[in-house]
Amino acid sequence: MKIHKVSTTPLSDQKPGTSGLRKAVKAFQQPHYLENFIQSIFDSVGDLRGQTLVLGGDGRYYNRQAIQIILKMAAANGIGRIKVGQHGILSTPATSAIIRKYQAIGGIILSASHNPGGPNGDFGVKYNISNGGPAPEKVTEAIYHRSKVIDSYQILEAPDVDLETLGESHLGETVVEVIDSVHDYQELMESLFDFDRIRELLTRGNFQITIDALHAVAGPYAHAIFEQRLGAPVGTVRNGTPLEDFGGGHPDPNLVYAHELVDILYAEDAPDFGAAFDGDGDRNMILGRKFFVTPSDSLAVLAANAKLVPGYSEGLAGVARSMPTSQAVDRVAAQIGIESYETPTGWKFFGNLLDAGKATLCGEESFGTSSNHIREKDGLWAVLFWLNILAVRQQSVEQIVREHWQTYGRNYYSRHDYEEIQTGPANTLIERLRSLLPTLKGKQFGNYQVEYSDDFSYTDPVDGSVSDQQGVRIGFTDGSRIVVRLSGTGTQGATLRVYIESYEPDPSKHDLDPQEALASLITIAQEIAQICELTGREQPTVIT
Ligand code: VG1
Ligand code: CO
Repeated sequence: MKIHKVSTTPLSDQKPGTSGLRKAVKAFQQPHYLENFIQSIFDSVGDLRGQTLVLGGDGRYYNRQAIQIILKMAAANGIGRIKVGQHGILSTPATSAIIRKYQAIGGIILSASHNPGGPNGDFGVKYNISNGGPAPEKVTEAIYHRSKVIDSYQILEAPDVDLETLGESHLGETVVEVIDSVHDYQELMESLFDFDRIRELLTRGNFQITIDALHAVAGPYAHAIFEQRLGAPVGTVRNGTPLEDFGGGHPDPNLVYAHELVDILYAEDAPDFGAAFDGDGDRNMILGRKFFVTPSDSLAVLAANAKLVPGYSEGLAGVARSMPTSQAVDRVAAQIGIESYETPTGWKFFGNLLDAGKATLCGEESFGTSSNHIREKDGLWAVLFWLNILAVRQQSVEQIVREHWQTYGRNYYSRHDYEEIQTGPANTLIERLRSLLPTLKGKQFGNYQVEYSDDFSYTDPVDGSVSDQQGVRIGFTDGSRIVVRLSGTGTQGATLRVYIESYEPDPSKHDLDPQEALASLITIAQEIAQICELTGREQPTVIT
């Protein structure tokens, strides 16, 4: 078979964001667009000859075409073996697990995660390194620099690979292995959790669960694990077949976009437990009967109960959370006597802490939780962790969370997103806030006095690398916080995220609606940041 060296022109817009390169499908369909970025990855990660690469995606529109292109480019670049998910399907956590298990040099995940799909939706490419985690900033920077000068790429002239049939075939010198998308991942889950006990919980007849895969990649994993392996009735998993356009929905597991599941869990005959995942299966939302668990609380509850779960029975080395995530887990860490690390937004910042054995559990407020079993966040893992705790404690989700608040106090928390605002005003708003920072300390806003204000800068405790300007923080003397940053995953205009948190130790005040409990802080945030004046928006688009 013939290897073509194709001339191309470099592009200026291939800078990876919080989690890979995300663009409209139409951008990726431009001639050479995908090829330029893939070749930039191959050129940046060192010698690929004879190495193993893992490849798969969340099944969204353009997944299959992109996989065929990448297979032929990987073969032309001398990769020894490519493990590709059957039908082109691999969730982000499964990819991370497979890279680690087979000591691959890395993996390519085709996904724009929680962004909508379809011909008019988004597509994305993430590169993960040999530890199974997202490429750290020095690697994404190298890829970006390469994309700005690249003048050719290599591709094999060959027929498309059959992605439906399991097994090995050859693409030039390269072995292509079509693998079961679920098998390795399921095996890892069985090594961490008490499947017998969870199976007993799910089959004894008085504990019902509903899982919503939102027509995205977690469907096949959820069918195999909850229904086939753990005995939950068929029908437990809703929307479990990945669709190219996610059924027209927005595959983001939160109260707004997973409203069908929310309606089920808040109905009169609601099941005991509900969960949803995002496009690529790394996010999770946990619901009890008529009860929503905030992701920040979920992380804290998992940390506090980790010893009940076989894979974590020895205890935790430490925990880590992204800066905007609520401080609930810090209180658990303090009680256990372990470190709680605070990192910038994005899973790539947890990799070093996990590799160095400094942290066991990690989490983000954006519905992401995971541990050192892989180097990505893991939606299904979080659900199994919860089910394992529920099977041991024999209490409801609500009881467990309420007891948690009684012990540690409650961190009221909410995130307000202003989506698709204009880039100019969004940047102005952040610039203005930054310039205000030195003047805020000591100022009084209603009942709140500013204790500190800064633009978060992170020094990685393992390799010493510094990441600046990771979000404006305004902290008050009673422990409340307001955090403001711009999203790094959107593809249209800018998205402003405002995170608001307060701490309530008094159990008699644990029953408020967070929007009510946080009302004055929300107003203070809107005033300090002049959100309405600068963006024209009176209300956020999404509140979680
Ligand atoms: C968002 C979340 C962040 C998460 C990232 C990727 O980033 O806030 O916590 O790590 O998405 O998640 P941003 O920059 O838009 O705030 V996913 O599920 O896309 O891999
Ligand atoms: Co995701």
